[in-house]
Amino acid sequence: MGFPQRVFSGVQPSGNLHLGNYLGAIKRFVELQARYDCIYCVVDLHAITVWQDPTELPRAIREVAAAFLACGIDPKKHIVFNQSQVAEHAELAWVFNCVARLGWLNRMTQFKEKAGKDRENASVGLYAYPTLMAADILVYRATHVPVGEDQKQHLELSRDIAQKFNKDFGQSIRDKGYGDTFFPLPEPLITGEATRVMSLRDGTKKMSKSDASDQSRINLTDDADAIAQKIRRAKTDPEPLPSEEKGLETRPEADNLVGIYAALTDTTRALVLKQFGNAQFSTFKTALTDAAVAKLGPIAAEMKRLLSDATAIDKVLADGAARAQKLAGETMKAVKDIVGFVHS
Ligand code: AQP
Repeated sequence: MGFPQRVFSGVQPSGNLHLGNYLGAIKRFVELQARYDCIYCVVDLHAITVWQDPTELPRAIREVAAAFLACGIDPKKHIVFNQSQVAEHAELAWVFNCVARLGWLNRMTQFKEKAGKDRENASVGLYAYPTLMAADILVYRATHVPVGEDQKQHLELSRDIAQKFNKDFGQSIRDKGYGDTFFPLPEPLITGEATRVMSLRDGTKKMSKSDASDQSRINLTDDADAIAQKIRRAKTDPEPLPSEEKGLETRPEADNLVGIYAALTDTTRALVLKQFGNAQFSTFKTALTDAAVAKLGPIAAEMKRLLSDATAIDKVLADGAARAQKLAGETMKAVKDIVGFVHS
């Protein structure tokens, strides 16, 4: 069965939004609006899988919403909301907890990385994170999911869950008149030059909100001076830039900075190296700073403006949640039919 094409993706309000979140996700959310119906979510239920200060969380939720809007997501044509306002996400996640297998979740590398050595002390929510993510996507029967490279494994798990649900309940799906398969197998959209932006301090580590060093990332709210200082201090090696992409293979920091520049200026690594091949890092870093400030400066200013009116942001989120809830409610009603729950 063909499913109508629909995009879903989310960002956690778990701290400082950074250049990786922008280039790997939000920038691409913006581009996809022209081709798809899109649903973009501030995934606050995901954020609380690790401790979030209740006095800080509302600000973090509004900050992600403000970033969506400031980057160019249109909340009237598409849907922007925060996850906890649509209870169907958690409801479907429970059904998926009963479809997914322990063995599948045990393979998830993000849980292993985030739980670290103190695994016994990690929340059950952190472990079950991928089943909630599958519910986020499938409660809208979304077909396409733009994410950074780090979310690829979770997306594969969402496909496995959709497939197992369709198979386990196949007879019921057909009997109740929902066609042959109920859930689409969502496709990851992981494209472009910055699907995995790395830390500015260590080219082998992902740029991340939770990195203790603020110097490791460029935050979306950093001003021009902070951006310039962080890029100036970014780790590099002593060689000039290569003139071909092959020359980046064993140079993670150079590869990262070239990839960031390519993504910021909407070009490719190959073209960047045509321009900057054999240049010293000092020259390239100046150009990179200019490109980052040109792109991020207006976003930071607009975020600041939007965040000065919390009521207006909350209204956008409430409006988006009401529209999302309609779609999610329809799916959940069908899921209850299919599973065999008695409902009104
Ligand atoms: N470094 C990155 N490069 C490219 N894309 C990235 N994303 C995150 N980091 C990078 C993408 O941004 C989207 C939203 O991410 P998230 O908020 O759900 O959380 P995350 O992936 O766990 O991001 P962080 O910043 O690393 O958070 P912490 O430090 O809390 O774990 C996703 O599409 C993600 O792929």
